[in-house]
Amino acid sequence: MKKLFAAAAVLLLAATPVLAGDMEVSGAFLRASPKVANAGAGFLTVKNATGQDDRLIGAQADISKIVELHTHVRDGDIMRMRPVEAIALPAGATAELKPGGDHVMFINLSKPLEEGQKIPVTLVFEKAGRKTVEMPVLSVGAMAAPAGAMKH
Ligand SMILES: [Cu+2]
Repeated sequence: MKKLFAAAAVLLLAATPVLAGDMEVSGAFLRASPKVANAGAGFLTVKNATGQDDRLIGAQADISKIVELHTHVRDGDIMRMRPVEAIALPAGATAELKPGGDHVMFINLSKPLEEGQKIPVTLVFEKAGRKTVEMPVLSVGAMAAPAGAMKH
């Protein structure tokens, strides 16, 4: 019984995340930023299953010249976005880039983001290297990728 359960768990794990080498990326989506004109924000969950400490140090996409890693910091009553050099990903850790927290910022979009588009975004890890994921564009107010959005 225990074995059966373990086998089922492995199957489930294999079906859920998009495997990008040993960096497991899931739930990725992009939306136009309601706060900053001409910009978009990308969100995703990444689990470091490489067995070694790593950091997400950047991202690239051909939708904008500038792509930065951002976080939100509290400034009195307002949450402000601030660029960060890297997002830590110790071995085994999961980093959640989500609305109100860390995100990938696309600045000076070459074209407006349209709901339904799928944008290839290359994530750059210090050690694991580059991983390209497809980010579906969701509505401006989207707070999470709909269940099944990453199924393929
Ligand atoms: Cu930002």
